[in-house]
Amino acid sequence: MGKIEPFTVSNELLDDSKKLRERAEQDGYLFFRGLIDTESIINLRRDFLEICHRHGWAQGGDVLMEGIRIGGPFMEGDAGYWPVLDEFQSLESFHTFAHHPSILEMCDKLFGETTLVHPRNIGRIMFPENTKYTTPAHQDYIHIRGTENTYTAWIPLGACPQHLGGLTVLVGSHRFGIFPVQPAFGAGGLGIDTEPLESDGLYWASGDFEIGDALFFHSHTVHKALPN
Ligand SMILES: O=C(O)CCC(=O)C(=O)O
Repeated sequence: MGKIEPFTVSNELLDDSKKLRERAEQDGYLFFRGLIDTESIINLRRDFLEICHRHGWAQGGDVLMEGIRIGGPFMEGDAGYWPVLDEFQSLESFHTFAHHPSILEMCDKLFGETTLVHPRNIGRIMFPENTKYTTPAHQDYIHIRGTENTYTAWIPLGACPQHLGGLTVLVGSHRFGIFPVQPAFGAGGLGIDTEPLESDGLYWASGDFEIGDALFFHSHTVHKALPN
């Protein structure tokens, strides 16, 4: 993987539907700084970390909000993983968060109509020192189907500098249809060989996510996680 370029920040387009759409059509993604208010992120972070603490995965008390793991790495397939994920996925605050007014306002402008909030919200739990299982390069359309004009929002519940394994997108990769997949380690279990696309000049973009930053990308945009 070559050098990762910084995300283009699109905050200045938030009041202009046409320009938002043009940038999304050109790059396949939109990245915003501080789109979500800090309190909303902190509240959901607390809900998630309390679950992790209750299951013995994270320290509690004064350092709960720092998200310091105990043991692990734990991941999908391990005994004890599903009860934690089930609790994440059952949190009302988690699903309510997907309807955050700042998310909906941006999406309504992007789509030029009232957004349908897809119920497929995923609380990704990624332990450090487990890089073999870093989410591989893939397109979400393979997993979601339905309309191609679906966007994923990837929002870390706290600051996520690149070395903690943020998300990276292959800029412009949404313009080439659906790529063949092969079995791969990591979330989703299917990966794309991006070598030929990179040889053709496509490049990866990412950045240091700060609290409240949000990344949106088209269902055909190739993306993957960075090693934590
Ligand atoms: O956060 C991650 O590891 C990647 C998530 C992702 O790409 C996905 O669920 O489609």
